[in-house]
Amino acid sequence: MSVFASDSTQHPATAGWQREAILSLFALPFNVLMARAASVHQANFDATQVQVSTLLSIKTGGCPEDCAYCPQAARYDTGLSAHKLMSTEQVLERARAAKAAGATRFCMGAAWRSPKDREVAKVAEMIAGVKALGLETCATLGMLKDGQADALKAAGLDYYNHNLDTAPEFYGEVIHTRAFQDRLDTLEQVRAAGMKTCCGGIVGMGETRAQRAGLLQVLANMNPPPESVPINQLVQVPGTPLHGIEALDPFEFVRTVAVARIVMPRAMVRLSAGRESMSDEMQALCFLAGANSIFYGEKLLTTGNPDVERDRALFARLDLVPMPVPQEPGTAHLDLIAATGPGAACSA
Ligand code: SAM
Ligand code: DTB
Ligand code: SF4
Repeated sequence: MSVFASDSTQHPATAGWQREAILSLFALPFNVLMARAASVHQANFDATQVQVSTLLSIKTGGCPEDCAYCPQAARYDTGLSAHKLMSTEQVLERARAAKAAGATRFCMGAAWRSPKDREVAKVAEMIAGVKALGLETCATLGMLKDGQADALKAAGLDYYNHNLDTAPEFYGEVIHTRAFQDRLDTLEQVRAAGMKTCCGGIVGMGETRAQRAGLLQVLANMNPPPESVPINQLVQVPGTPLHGIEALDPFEFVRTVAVARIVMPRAMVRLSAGRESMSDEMQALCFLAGANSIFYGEKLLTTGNPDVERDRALFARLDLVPMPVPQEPGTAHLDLIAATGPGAACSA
């Protein structure tokens, strides 16, 4: 019997994805899962295109939260030096450089539990400036209170990144200072303000396969699902509670990407943290599994990322090109497409 014919792995018409169905996808023979994910990818996207975003930590460290994976939590001694919020001009300088290097989206991250209104006003100024450069904008600032998502949207924010991080039933083993429901509430505010959501999680934190399936289940059953789904591989940072735990089998990571692609066919699936330690071959498997977005530039927020030359060479080796910014009437984007492809191998 063909595994393709198995009812349990097909998209459910009405009831949403059940955990068992997602686990059945994880359990498919590796080659069959890859073929299925690649076909879903090709049916929904040009599989030669990869969206390219650059991250910047606009406010670093000193965070009051206790996320067990995070080098920016003040309570863990990770040797990180904290920095206050950057000035708008400093941020714009980095955004110009990211654009010149070929990025089409600029994502600003802050180590806040939840920003104050005056901090949101400062970030709004940065967003307006980045948008004026012709870049797509993304921010990740923690939990949002009433009115803050609207202020960010009004400044020109396209995406708000807020991750669920893991399955509801494993969440309490990783974070104690805010609840899973708090995250859903912030995502609701983001949607209500008319922004796109960037929402995913981390794998390799000691969760079970069923819990990886549980994270994808919650994401896929959102209405609508997030437009962008970052799949982070835990970056183990000395001093954080999760440092030293057993690393996840790389093929299990690839399976997670493939299942994310199948259960969220229209989402941009981002191969996020962890790329620095992945071989080119491993990344190629992730792209084949349906990943079509990366962070580009030698730093994530505080940890390393492949340098630009390595990514350009990778794109050239795999015949990948940067995804053009979607057409929006009245936005200046043609200069970016001219600078970065299609047809160019992650050129700058
Ligand atoms: N402070 C804000 C918040 O947590 O919502 C925004 C910044 S926070 C650093 C953004 C995301 O980075 C986290 O939700 C987590 O998914 C990811 N992240 C942080 N540390 C990581 C690590 N060591 N490995 C992989 N992903 C990590
Ligand atoms: C996401 O899901 N991954 C990015 C972005 N959203 C903000 C952050 C990864 C952070 C990795 C650890 C660090 O560099 O501090
Ligand atoms: Fe703070 Fe965000 Fe890090 Fe959690 S993930 S400790 S909220 S910066």
